[in-house]
Amino acid sequence: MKLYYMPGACSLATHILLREANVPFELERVGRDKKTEHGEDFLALNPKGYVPALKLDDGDIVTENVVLHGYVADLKPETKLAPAHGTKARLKQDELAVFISTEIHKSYSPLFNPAITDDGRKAAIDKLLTRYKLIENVLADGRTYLTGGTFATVDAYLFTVTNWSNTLKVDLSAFPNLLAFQTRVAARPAVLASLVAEGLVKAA
Ligand SMILES: N[C@@H](CCC(=O)N[C@@H](CS)C(=O)NCC(=O)O)C(=O)O
Repeated sequence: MKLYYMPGACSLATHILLREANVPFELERVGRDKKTEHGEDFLALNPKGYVPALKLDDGDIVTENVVLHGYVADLKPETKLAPAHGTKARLKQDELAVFISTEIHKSYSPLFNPAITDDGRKAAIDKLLTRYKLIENVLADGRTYLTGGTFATVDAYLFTVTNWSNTLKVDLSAFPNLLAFQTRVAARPAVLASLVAEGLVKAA
């Protein structure tokens, strides 16, 4: 398998999950010009032009964060990155995954636009904070991860998008449980290895 990624982008979540599940994979960095580090034409491979894109061993390319996270988890059910399909626990985890995708991930998108106005930035951040308040409430019972005591796909995804708050200067200090969650997830060996591999932190 080959994961097409951009450093620090949402593809980091799939990257983390591949490492957590101990699935063999290669990494291929995609540049802003849509050429990969080995000169592949990314748009020809994936007309959507965005990451993550996962090239399966049969050559097919699959995209969309939530789908890729579930796929990686299902390859190694013993890692418990996602509960079995058809269970209430899977239903609840899928609900969280789509919430992170549509309500948090996509609420960050306008903040990456250099042409955003001050009012636009404030509106985008206000919306993000209402969504984070809900996450803060989930974590308020002292659980280690979003669904309880076990690291799951949604933790990799929430960690990845919340990491953007640092560079985008979104103040999350009102959410201590969320900030503690970020620190806990960052300390996981697979997460640290992913951050190092993407050049986001230096190897210790
Ligand atoms: N619907 C896609 C969106 C993925 C997405 O937003 N990717 C961003 C990085 S976080 C990207 O590649 N942006 C570059 C571009 O669109 O050219 C998913 O959920 O996987």
